[in-house]
Amino acid sequence: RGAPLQPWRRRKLSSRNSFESLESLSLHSAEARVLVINTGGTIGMTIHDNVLAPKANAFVQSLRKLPILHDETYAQQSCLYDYYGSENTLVLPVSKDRKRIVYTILEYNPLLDSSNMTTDDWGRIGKDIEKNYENYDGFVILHGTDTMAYTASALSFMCEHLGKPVILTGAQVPIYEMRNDGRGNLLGALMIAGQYVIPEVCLYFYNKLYRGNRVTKVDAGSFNAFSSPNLAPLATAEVDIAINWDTVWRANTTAKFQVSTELNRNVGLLRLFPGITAATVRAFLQPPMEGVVLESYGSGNAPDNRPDLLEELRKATDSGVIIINCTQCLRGTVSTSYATGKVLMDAGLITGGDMTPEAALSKLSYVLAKKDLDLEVKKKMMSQNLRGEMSADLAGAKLCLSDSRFIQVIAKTLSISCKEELEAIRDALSPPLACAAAKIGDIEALEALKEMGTNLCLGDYDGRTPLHIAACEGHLKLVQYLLSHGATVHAKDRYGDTPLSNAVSFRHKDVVKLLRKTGAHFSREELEEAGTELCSLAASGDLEGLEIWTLAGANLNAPGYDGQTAIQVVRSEHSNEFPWALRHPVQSNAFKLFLS
Ligand code: ASN
Repeated sequence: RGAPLQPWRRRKLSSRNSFESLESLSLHSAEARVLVINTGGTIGMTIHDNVLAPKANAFVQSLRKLPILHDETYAQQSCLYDYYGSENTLVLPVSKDRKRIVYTILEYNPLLDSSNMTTDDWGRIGKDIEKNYENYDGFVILHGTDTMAYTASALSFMCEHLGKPVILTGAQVPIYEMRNDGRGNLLGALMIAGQYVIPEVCLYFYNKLYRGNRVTKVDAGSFNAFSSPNLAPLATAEVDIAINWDTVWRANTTAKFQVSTELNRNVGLLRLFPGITAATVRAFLQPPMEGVVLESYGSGNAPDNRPDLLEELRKATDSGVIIINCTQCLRGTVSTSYATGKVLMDAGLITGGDMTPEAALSKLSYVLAKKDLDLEVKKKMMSQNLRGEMSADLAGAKLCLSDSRFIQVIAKTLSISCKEELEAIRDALSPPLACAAAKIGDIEALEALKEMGTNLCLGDYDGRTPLHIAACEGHLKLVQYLLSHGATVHAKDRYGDTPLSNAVSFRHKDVVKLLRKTGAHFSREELEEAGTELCSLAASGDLEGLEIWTLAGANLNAPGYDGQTAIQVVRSEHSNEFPWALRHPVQSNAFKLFLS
């Protein structure tokens, strides 16, 4: 096999690969890895018989010829193709902050115009993300624009406890044409997926990153095809890529990532229009229909002078059909300010708040497929905000910066008063303060920081997050607290270390267990290097060390630099008495037990 991927790791391993000259390696500090799942769409279409249709097995070859999307020189120097054993892996040119994004393209067969997509295709994408989750830092899904908002919404629900970015993108004009939007969209999506831990299913189009379950296609003939009417973009890619971290959905779980591919197909969208007949509504609501999104007028209104219509809705909800009230308007929310809105509540409908019909429909499909839940629980889930798809009613609950005495005092000392400057101070001060609180295990201080609007997953000047620090110190409760308040287990500091590798170095078993439960894992390189570390632990009879590395996911059968495994190291020593056993007789027995 060729040289390991990361040049900086390759340097460490240079004694193994002595044929490799250090000079030939670039000095870039890190590489990120992104999986691109190509499902089809205009981005890879060509014209046949005067109409656009997907073209198979052509996409990777054409990207290879585009210098903005592939650096062939670097690929050759770093043995990229040998390492991955396939020509489907490409690498972006080096970024401004000297990072490389290596991406592998998985092309579906057949490639689809997204008008042909079904729930089965959503399931396939979900399974592929799940299968490859630990091997990549982020995922880009190439998809047609016509139903992209539906797929993005559905994936946002199907991906439970997501900790890495999943970004859908595509194009209005094929990447093969001279003027097209595909190249920019793909490049932007790759750069964001490879560089930022945004734990959401997103959609990237025309320089903006949106939450996937908030978008809708609004223009068939513009590069600016999508809108997220009720939520500001998560990021904008202008001169710089600016992430709106305050809007990014925060992980709030200690559960591991999984994909729920069960979806219920007995759902539908029904749009009200003046004069709609009761017979139409009755026919639509017949079994096997189990969930319907009613697209009502304005702020969730329907005629209150049509008992025949309301009667049909009432009968359906009484018989267990879940009906969600969403507005036909592009922007705004369902409320109960009108008599014409109240009648729908009285008919048993559930308010959909400011959800898009696409989000409401796919949420129904996801929730109704949960076989172990009863109807009341499903209804409750439909009215709750599960993945940031609807705005919480924050009336009266919003905290503002001026609540914070601490920041006020600093602002006064510095003679600062305007909101923007206050926010700038908060943002500059809070990461090191949060890390300091994590160091001493002070949950109250973290709570206070959170209340003043601090994002507890931001890193300090070295990219070290409070979770890294808490993992080093072994503050289990604090680790638990941070994971429940937005911290990500996938954060890497400037040395490439994660909270998991820190917890292993400092030997905090419980923390390692909790991080693993939450989905933390060693990278491919770390797993490869673990063999050498395990051998040296084995040689010195360090049972505790071996145990903690194993808990963290390392494999005792992984070979070290000379091809021997930790187990072989033990066995190649004296069969009964290992040299260190004289020094640690008790550990010797425990060690034998552990290895058996
Ligand atoms: N019909 C195409 C699709 O959705 C439209 C596009 O991708 N721009 O696959």
